[in-house]
Amino acid sequence: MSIAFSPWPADLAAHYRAQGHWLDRPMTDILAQQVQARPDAPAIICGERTLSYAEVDRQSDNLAAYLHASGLRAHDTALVQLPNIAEFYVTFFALMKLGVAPVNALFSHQRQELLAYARQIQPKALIASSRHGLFGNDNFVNELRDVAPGLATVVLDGADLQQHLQAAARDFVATPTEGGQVAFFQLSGGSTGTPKLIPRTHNDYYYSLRRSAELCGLTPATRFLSALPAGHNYTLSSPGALGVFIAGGCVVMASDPEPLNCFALIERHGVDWVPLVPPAVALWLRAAPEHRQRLKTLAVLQVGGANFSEALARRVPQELGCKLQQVFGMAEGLVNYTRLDDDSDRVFTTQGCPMSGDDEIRVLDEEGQPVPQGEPGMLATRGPYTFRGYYLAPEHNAQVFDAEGFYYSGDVVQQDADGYLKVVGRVKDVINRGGEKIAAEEIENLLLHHQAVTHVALVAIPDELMGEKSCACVVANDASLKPSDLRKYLRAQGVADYKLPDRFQFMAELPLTAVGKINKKQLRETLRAALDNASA
Ligand code: J2J
Repeated sequence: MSIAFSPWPADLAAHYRAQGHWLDRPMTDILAQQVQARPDAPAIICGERTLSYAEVDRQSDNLAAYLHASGLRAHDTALVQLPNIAEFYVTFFALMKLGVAPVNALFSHQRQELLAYARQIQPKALIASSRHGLFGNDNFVNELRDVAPGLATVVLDGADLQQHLQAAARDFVATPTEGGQVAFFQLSGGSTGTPKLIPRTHNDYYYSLRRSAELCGLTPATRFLSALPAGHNYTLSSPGALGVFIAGGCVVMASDPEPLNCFALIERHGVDWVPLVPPAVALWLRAAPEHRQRLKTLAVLQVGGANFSEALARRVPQELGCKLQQVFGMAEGLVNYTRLDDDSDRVFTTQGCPMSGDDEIRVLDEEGQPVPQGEPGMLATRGPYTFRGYYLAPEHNAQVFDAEGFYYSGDVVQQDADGYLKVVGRVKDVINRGGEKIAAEEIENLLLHHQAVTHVALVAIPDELMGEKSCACVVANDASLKPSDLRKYLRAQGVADYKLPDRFQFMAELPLTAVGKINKKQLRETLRAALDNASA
């Protein structure tokens, strides 16, 4: 049975096909085309290894053949958690060839996140890394099997995965799913208690990749640095590594955006294109003056994922010697780019405009009415690569989609006469910690399970480097409760480190709104005043 997703209505689907956006082809075509056009060209550089397109094709065939022999079939799902290594992409293509839809968990994800994903997709296979703390022994795999009893195949990177990548596959025949079906699941930045999954079809994702690669002007000469988590929608698709593969270019792997290691990779491999989040740009700007000569090949630095200040934006071309491109995207779909030939003020002061002529944008007030042009309002969007519903989440979907299928991203934006957007605020209960999203409710729910916690609210506090950090405001029923107790408690539950509150503030009570909900706006103001006083 094919994987459930909320389809686009027939008239829009017909339009997207007529426009040539949807090709009804699987994403395995990306690799097949390069194997035809330039089999020996480098596709991925990872440490001392260079994999050609033919090699990526061969290894992904081998892995797919092994997984097929283990019983995996089209329309099954898999849970994948790999660090930034070549095998991430090889595994992705292997699963596409089988028609198996993965969730690519971030390497920072821990027990809670992986269990939540497994519960939702019921994976038949797990492909993970023994370098991750959870997979040093079998305990956690058994826990995963408790929530996903069909999980039969486990492949751990280390010797195991390598062996399957190298063992020659005989007579392997790919069985990708059809273009209109779910290719994989993207991760939502969330706003709810459980991390939500976004079914992405071949048709919609492949279009977003082709359009991004075209808009960004990628070519076979492109050398792209993958330094943010490889599975994140930005690093994968805007234009991302997959966009680079479409153009026949080469992806250079970095384990993380730490500047000195990245500068060395840029110099060594002639990297010209790098996506970063704002805090990483700040670190690069700090480190760059002594290393300018190593950055000579850098042509474009993309910045996205969180608010980027105009002041920092203006420094990028001067101090890094490259163009800046701002990207405002979301794993749910819509991606906005400043164009490479936009005048510099526009690049410094906006987050770009939609990549597709068929992206529909509405900027709305609280009654759902369009605001006057240039005024702030809630962003609602639909289009040829914007999803129509979270996976198996009808109640939440009813809240974030309107009757016409517009998705409310929770961002507050201003749109100018040319359609360019500025992100000026947010209505969703998410903390954006330098591009890493934390759904407040997820952490609040975990903390509420602690016996000494009566009430809790997680709110953003301003931070110079990260933009925002998180503060847990806690009403405790035990005066001896310490921040370290709660931090230890959350660690023991197993959540990604970036979700651990940066601060804990104990309070006698939390302010409430007129209807009795926790008044986070007031909490943020109180905290900000307290922090200002403390630093004054
Ligand atoms: C302010 N906020 C931004 C920006 C995203 C490309 C780039 C980023 C993402 C991403 C992505 C922002 N300025 N330039 O998927 O393909 C905030 C918004 C948005 C949320 C989405 C891509 N760029 N944001 O960050 O799914 O609040 O995707 O709704 O992780 O990040 O987060 P995510």
